[in-house]
Amino acid sequence: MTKTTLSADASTKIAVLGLGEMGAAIAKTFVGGGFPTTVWNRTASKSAVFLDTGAKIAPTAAEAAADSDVVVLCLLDSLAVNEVLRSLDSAISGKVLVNLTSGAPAQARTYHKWAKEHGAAYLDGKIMGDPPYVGTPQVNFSFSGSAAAFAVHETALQSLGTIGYHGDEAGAAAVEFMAQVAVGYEMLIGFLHTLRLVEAEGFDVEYFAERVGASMAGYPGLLKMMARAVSTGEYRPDLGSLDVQVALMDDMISHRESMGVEAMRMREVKSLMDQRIAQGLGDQGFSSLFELLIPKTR
Ligand code: FVH
Repeated sequence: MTKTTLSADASTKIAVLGLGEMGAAIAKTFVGGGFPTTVWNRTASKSAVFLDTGAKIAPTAAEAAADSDVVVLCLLDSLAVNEVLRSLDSAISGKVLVNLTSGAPAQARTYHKWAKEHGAAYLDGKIMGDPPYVGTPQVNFSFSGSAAAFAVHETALQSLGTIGYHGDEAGAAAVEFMAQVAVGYEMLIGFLHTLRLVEAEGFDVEYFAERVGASMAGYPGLLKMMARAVSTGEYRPDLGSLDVQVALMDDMISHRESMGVEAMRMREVKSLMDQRIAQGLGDQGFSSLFELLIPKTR
C-alpha cells in the first residue's frame, strides 16, 4: 500500500473533481490562492472555463487525481460520487480524498472505508453557504475524518471559508450538516405556512418577516436552555408551563383553520402538550415534549 503524502505547503497539488456551481467556485478559490490546481468535470465544456486561469485541465478524473496530493470531490450526490470513485480506483492511492458532496453520515463512513482500502486518507466535508461567497467567512465548511490530513491541509481548506473539524469519526460532519439543514427546513416550512396566515389577514409579509427576524435575537439563548434541559432531564417551565401554554393552542389551531391555513404542526404540538399534561407533568415547559419524541425502532 502506498503511503499517503501528509506534508503540505503552498505547493500542495489539488485536484477538484466536479465543476458545477459549487465545485467551480472551490476550484477558482484554490487557483486564486496560488495552489497548483487540476480540474476535471464529466461535461468537458465546464472545464474549458478554466483555460488560461493557471489551472490544469485533466481529461479524466483518474488523471487529475494521479497528478495531485489532495483530491477534492464536489458532485451532485452520492450516485455521482460512487461513479467517480469507481473510475479513480488505484489513482487515489497515497492521496488525501476530500469529499465535499452533500450526503448522509452512512455514506461518509462508506467512503472512509473505501479510501482506507485504496490507500488514501479521507476527509468528509459539508458545505453551508452559497457558491459566490466561497473564499469568504460567509461559507461554512465542516470536516470530519483523518485528523492528520486535516491538520496538514488546514491552510488550504481555510482559504475556502470558515472551517470546523468535528473529529475523526468520518460521519460527524454529515450528522451536523443533516441536522442543521433539517432545522432550517422545518423552521422555514413553518414560516411559509405562517406567511400564508399573515397574508390572508391582509398584513404585509415583508414587515412581518422583519418583526420575526428581530424576535430571532432571543433564540440562541433559548436553544441552549432547551438543549441543557434535554441533556439533564430537568424540565423547567421554559416558555411558561405546559398548563398555561396549552390554553392558547385551540385558538392558534382555530385561527389557522378559519383562514384556510394548514394547522397540522399546531395540532401536533397540542397533542404532545395534552399527553404530557395527562401524565401529570403540566408544570414543566416546552422542552419536556422531547420525552415523547421517542425514535421509532429501526
Ligand atoms: N450550490 C449550492 O448552493 C450548494 C450549497 C451547499 C452545498 N451544495 C452541495 O454541493 C454539491 C455540488 O453542488 P453544485 O451546486 O456544484 O451542483 P451542480 O451545479 O448541479 O453540479 C453538480 C456536479 O456534479 C456532476 N455530476 C453529476 N452527476 C455526475 C456523475 N454521475 N458523474 C460525474 N459527475 C457528475 C456534474 O457534472 P456535469 O453534469 O456538469 O457533467 C456537476 O459537475 C452538492 O452535493 C450540493 O448539495 C451546493
